[in-house]
Amino acid sequence: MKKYSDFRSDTVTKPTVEMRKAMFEASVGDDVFEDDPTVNKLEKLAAKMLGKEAGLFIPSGTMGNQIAIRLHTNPGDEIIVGDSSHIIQHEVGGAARNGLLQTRTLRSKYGILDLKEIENTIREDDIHFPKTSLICIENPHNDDGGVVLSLEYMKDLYNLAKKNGLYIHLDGARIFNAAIFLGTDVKNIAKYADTIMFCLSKGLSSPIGSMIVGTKKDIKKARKIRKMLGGGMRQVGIIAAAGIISLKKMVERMKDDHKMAEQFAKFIKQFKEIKVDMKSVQTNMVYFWIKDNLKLITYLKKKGVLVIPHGDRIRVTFHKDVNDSNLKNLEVGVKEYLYGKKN
Ligand code: TLP
Repeated sequence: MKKYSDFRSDTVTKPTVEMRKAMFEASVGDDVFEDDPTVNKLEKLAAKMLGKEAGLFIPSGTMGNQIAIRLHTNPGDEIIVGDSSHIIQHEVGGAARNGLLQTRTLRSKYGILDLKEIENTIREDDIHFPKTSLICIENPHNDDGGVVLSLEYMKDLYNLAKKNGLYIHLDGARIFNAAIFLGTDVKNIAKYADTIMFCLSKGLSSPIGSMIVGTKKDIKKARKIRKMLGGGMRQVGIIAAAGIISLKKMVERMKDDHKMAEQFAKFIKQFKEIKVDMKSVQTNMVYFWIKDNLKLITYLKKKGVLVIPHGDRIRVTFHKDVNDSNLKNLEVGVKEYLYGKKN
């Protein structure tokens, strides 16, 4: 099989040798009976790190968001969510299908939903209206560039929600990247949400798995919803063992991914054919515009470099399994595409 420099997503990261060893040696039990010691350890650790009472291991980030939506709403309710959020763009309409609810999507800029607009969107108590029950937010915000919401914004949003009796669910798939950017403990972000979903299987390099954290009461309910959706797993400590290593050993190294993203963004910025918004380059992703983006993607693939389209943009994602030589291949590929091969 051809070996690619793979910048499509941080989801492509492979488990480390240490993870594979821990998976091999993991103590396991039936997790539907809550008997798996390794899962129990991971759930406790995740809750502690995010400053919440309890945690739940789930197969994917998508299932996590779907569980949280269902947890905080009743059929027929309305949720407020950004129009370029993962929940709206990449979850196959699951909020409507699984949650039986109506979504009010607001435009976001750099991941930010305007607070005044949110306030105006919250429904009054009226016989004609659905009940607004939940606001979903994403930090870092993937489609808006991997950008990070500030703690001040998170706090203001949280206060607004509480003032109006609403829940906040944070899609924090890459919350540790946000914490690195903000130079803060992840707890300081998590405290402004009722539930947080985050992924172990992205920059943290686990092969599978995400977490939801929140109050004991919410997580108990979430466990039941997970079962209903078919996400009750059995001797899943085999996978949770990798998750523990993700949380203990893989957070710090993501700083390198951010540095590499910045380096690449600075490199492409010099080309007049490419537009990159440097303000949005904050974590491990670089989105950029180029005319006929698919042509560049095809060219790079021939050169052994994989990146993905996002509408009229290209996304390049940095992670554990790309190194300086992969970055060089990418940079040379882009330059050659624009100006031809130098000989
Ligand atoms: N995002 C994937 C794709 O689905 C787009 C990626 O390559 O970035 N929330 C956010 C913000 C995400 O970026 C993702 C995955 C998820 C949720 C869903 O996680 P999974 O893939 O575990 O279902």
